[in-house]
Amino acid sequence: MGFLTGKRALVTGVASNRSIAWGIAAAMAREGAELVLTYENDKLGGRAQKFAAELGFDKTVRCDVSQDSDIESLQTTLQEHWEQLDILVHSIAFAPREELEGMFLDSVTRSGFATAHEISSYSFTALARALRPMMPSGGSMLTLSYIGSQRSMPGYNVMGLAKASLEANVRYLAQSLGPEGIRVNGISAGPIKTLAASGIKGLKQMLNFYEDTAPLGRGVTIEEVGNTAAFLCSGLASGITGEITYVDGGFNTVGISPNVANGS
Ligand code: NAD
Ligand code: 0WE
Repeated sequence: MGFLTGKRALVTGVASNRSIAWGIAAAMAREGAELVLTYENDKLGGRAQKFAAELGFDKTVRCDVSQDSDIESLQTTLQEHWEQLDILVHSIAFAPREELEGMFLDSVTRSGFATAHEISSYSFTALARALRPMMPSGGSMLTLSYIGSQRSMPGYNVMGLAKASLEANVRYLAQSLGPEGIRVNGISAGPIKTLAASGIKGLKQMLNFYEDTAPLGRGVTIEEVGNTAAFLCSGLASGITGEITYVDGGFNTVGISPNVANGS
């Protein structure tokens, strides 16, 4: 029996078979969870349906987190489908592409700043507020972050600020929801070649630097992030909340890699 048997999970952010949310959905399904997938817009609806079917489920709901009406209708639709919810996975980020290159101060704008924070951080708060009533006997919420929240990274720019906000969001939501037995955590994943990472200038070089620097000597996979997500949202992690767990092959723990001293 899987460690999520009988749990009901809402997973946002599956856009392709490379999405981190897909790795999470697959791991949760494997461990026995029942899933509903949400998708951003009608263009992605067909794919979401296909991904749900691949895991043996058929319920998908449109939820563009920039629309309060979509978040409200997600709540109503889910209440009709399930009496209670155990797990919410937030795997959504967006900033205008033009702001993800060059120097932060040269590319940031008022509207790009607002969009990045709204879609990448506020949306977690909004989903938590909408779905809290469906977790009357406790539950678990999870989001995805990146080390650019803690350290400046070339090109990550306004997304770094939005991820810093998202990580603080995790701590404040954990404080708000702890008394109700709802745990809230984040995973800070190493870089993975997903849709959101494609077309990023210098991504290949950055992936190589990670592989050279991380103690494990390689990048991480959506399967590895998925397994950690399944753990954090299960009873195995019942004592963990407000935490950001790195799934990055140890990259964040390194000062100077031995490869530097070796000259390799
Ligand atoms: P992805 O492109 O597969 O997923 C991003 C998702 O965000 C898509 O499904 C997209 O539909 C959704 N989205 C964007 N705007 C939305 C909106 N208005 N409403 C609803 N959904 C919206 O890429 P991914 O890499 O799997 O990204 C998932 C999460 O993981 C993001 O939070 C990202 O910041 C984070 N992350 C990614 C990496 C990486 O290197 N790929 C590393 C660490 C963290
Ligand atoms: O969080 C992310 C990606 C977030 C993202 C990606 C895009 C591309 C398409 C947010 N908004 C958009 N908007 C678009 O129009 N990552 C951790 C992956 C990532 O993105 C980078 C990275 C890495 C790693 C951007 C610059 C530098 C490194």
